[in-house]
Amino acid sequence: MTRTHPHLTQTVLDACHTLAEFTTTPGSITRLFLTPPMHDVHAYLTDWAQRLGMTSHVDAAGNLRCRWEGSAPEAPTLYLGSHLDTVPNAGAYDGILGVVLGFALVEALGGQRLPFALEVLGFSEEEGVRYGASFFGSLALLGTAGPMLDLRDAGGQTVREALTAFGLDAQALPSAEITGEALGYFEIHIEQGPVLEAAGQSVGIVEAIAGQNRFDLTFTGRASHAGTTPMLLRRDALAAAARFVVAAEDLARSTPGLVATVGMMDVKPGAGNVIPGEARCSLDLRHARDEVRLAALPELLASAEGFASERGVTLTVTPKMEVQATPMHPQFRALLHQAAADAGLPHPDLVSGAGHDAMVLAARMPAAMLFVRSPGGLSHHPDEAVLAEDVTDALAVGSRFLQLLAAEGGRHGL
Ligand code: HGY
Ligand code: MN
Ligand code: MN
Repeated sequence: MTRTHPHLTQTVLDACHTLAEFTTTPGSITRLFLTPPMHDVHAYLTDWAQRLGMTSHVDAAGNLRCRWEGSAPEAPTLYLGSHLDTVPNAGAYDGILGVVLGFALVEALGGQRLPFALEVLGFSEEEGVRYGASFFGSLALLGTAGPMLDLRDAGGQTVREALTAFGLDAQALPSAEITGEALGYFEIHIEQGPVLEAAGQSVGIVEAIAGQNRFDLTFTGRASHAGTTPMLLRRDALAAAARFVVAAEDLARSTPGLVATVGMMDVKPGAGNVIPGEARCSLDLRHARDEVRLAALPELLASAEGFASERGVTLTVTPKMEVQATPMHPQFRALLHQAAADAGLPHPDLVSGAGHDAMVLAARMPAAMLFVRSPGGLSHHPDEAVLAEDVTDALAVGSRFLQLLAAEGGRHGL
């Protein structure tokens, strides 16, 4: 039977609250890729790993990697975990809850060795906030993060330079790639949406993760005097960008399942009495079915071009990332359903609108995700929450999932 410890739920919540203190913005939670608070997170979790008898190291991509070996040296590895980085002014559970639950699942084994090793991963970069592109940490495990090394952040620092400043060796990045047999990847994450709460259920099983595109758009017009420049002689970059923001919302509202977001807008020169000469904005476009997203994209970019050209404004569109919609592994999903049923819990399927490291690792190994209810459906916000009883349920399902995998000898015919 599942060997869980009743205290583990409180251990998980206490760990999330302690880790929330590691931030670059005291009083709120902001922990971007390779920023100093990551050292504190690594130290805190390494201490827990060592108390559990795990080995621990930080790889060349800044990922924390902690292993609980299997019953045999040549055993395959089941990867657990999630990301350690956050968005600005974040909640205390997005990403970090999955990493903490990884350690809690090892603790729940009470020293039991499974027919596979467990490696708990704390990914260094998933949100894509600092460099505009996501998944540097998980892509490094596949050996494909190299092209991101020369991306520059708002301060002009490249990923390569940031790795060096963090005390890592960018040249050693290939050493972060996983070696040996991977049994799969299992990530527990808050839902970040309203579905489980609306259904009155604590956990859900992810069937697929929506595909997404992210772009930077730069509208370049001409700054000039707000008082003396007639409307028809203006080249107002922000007016063009503003039309684009509304067009993106209109298209998404009229296309079932499509979400379009302009989350960032930077206007220059940024004075009330100057017509904006430049407006730089982001675009985040997602749908569970790639064909819908890819049909919407050219329409949206063409409208942006139209709003620009009718104002004598030029438009530069810079793709930042694209990930395809990713189904989770059917056998792992079936085992998760069985684990939830064995734990006496309802186990609805749901699609993830949020991106996750699981969609990257799914390219290399079977991947599965368990969602935990988000009270208020809120995330990427300081009021992001979890219920203690839902953490208890997630631990019960995760523990049972490991035992069911172990009962199959950790091969699972994958
Ligand atoms: O933006 C997302 O989909 C996730 O929070 N990384
Ligand atoms: Mn996340
Ligand atoms: Mn997030």
